[in-house]
Amino acid sequence: MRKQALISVSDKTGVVDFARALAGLGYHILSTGGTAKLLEKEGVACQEVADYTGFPEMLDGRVKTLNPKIHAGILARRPVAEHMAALEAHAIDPIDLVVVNLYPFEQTVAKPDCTFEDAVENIDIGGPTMIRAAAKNHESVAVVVDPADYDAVLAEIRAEGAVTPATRLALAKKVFAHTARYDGMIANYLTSLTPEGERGLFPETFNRQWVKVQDMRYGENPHQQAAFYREVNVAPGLLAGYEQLQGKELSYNNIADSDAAWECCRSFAEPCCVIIKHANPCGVAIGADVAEAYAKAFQTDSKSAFGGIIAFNREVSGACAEMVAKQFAEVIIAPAFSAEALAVFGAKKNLRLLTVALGGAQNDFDFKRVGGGLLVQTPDNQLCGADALRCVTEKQPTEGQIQDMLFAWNVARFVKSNTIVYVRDGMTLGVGAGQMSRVDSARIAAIKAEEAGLSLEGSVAASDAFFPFRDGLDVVVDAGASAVIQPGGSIRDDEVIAAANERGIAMVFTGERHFRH
Ligand code: 93A
Repeated sequence: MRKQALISVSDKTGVVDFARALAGLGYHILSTGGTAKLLEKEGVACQEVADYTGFPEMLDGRVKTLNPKIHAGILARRPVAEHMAALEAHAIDPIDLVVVNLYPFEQTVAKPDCTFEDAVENIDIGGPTMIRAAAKNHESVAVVVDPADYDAVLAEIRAEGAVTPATRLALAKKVFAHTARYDGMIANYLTSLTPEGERGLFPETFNRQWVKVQDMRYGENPHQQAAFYREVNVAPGLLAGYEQLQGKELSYNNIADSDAAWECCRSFAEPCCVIIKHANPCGVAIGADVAEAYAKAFQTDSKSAFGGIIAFNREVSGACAEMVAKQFAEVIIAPAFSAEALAVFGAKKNLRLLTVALGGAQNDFDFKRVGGGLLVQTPDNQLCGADALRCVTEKQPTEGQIQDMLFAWNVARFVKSNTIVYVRDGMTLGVGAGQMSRVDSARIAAIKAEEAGLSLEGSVAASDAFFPFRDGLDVVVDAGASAVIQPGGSIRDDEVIAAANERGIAMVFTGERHFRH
């Protein structure tokens, strides 16, 4: 009996060559309207499905292949005599190879101007029906949904005379993963519509694939189990592409803190060092080189830096490594380490060294698990520049204060709220993190600076959100700050601005807030 292939594809990449090769191997080709037209134009002999079934394509193409002559031809079990007899009784030829890719639903809804009608018309019905049928009957039928598989399938037919059982099973697995994802996209699109039928946010959010990188010894605490997954098909951030050069296996907290350190560090253009403890920076500085940046960052809070995670955005030199090696650190991350630096760190066998390439995209979404659900948002990757600052006080900031305020403002994005950061000369002097009261964060940051022996005289202070009253501002001015950067937007801005004028400091509003939880 002649072999038969059904070819019906939206993505026509490579299909002409594939079909021509199949025809050359003796396959009779059945094809739907658009695909048949292309094959004929390219001189590949095929028969239209409509001609074969005796039914025209109808309802604007909604019904093309939905016909028992097609589906019985796919679903008949070849080893079962009754199935073959039934086909013969109804003049149906078995179909051995199904080559289908689906209407491009994902690409269609990804277009910003996609209408509801466009989306609905791109829900493929006949295609999934055929490939699911073929995958179910993979014992007898091979099914190809990915043009990338054409060459391998051809090679196998040439070598073996047919697609082997192992490949048919592998292709069938691919089908159900494909249709599951396809239907998932449709469900997400529809459920993300507003009650008025308008496009909602993030229909793509859950079409994500993850592969397990490793099981971990434990999670945030030893009684918690944990594993680490990497997202497939994205290249953002630390986790898509780090290489561990030495040291113990990364723990759950190591990965979380390394990510925080790297995201903060790579956001600075100048040579930068970030030291993280429990997800918060306890020292951030820029300098002429990494060694200077480290020395400054370490000075901020050398007590907390013990056991910290340290990130650099430039190659770590031998001189820098000598300094870092004096402290106990869990992980050190950098785009590269010099040979001298590697020799220095090599003596510390447990110390984890990671290299990560600079650049790369940022995560497209942040997720936060809440009881019975998931919060999804775009990441906080907005950062205002000098142009956006609005001075609201009689006193104007100096150029140096502006540079320090912008540095402090960027650091504040990476500190848990409520955040107050004191900065001078491109280094943090005190970081107040994670307090329920902004006044307490301001006080704690000042206490820490004092304990570190750092004067706050002439420093700038950044506040991640507005001061609701003047008390927080008074604390930072009492501590020594002479300029303040904050979003503004409180109903008591007037009270806070009056306080700043009364105390003789400069204050700028950014118009953007940076809560982090
Ligand atoms: O509208 S459908 O759901 N109804 C069908 O019966 C049907 N059969 C195949 N879409 C159908 N297809 C799809 O048409 C295939 O999955 C493929 O994506 C596309 C190929 O159409 P053409 O060959 O006309 O370009």
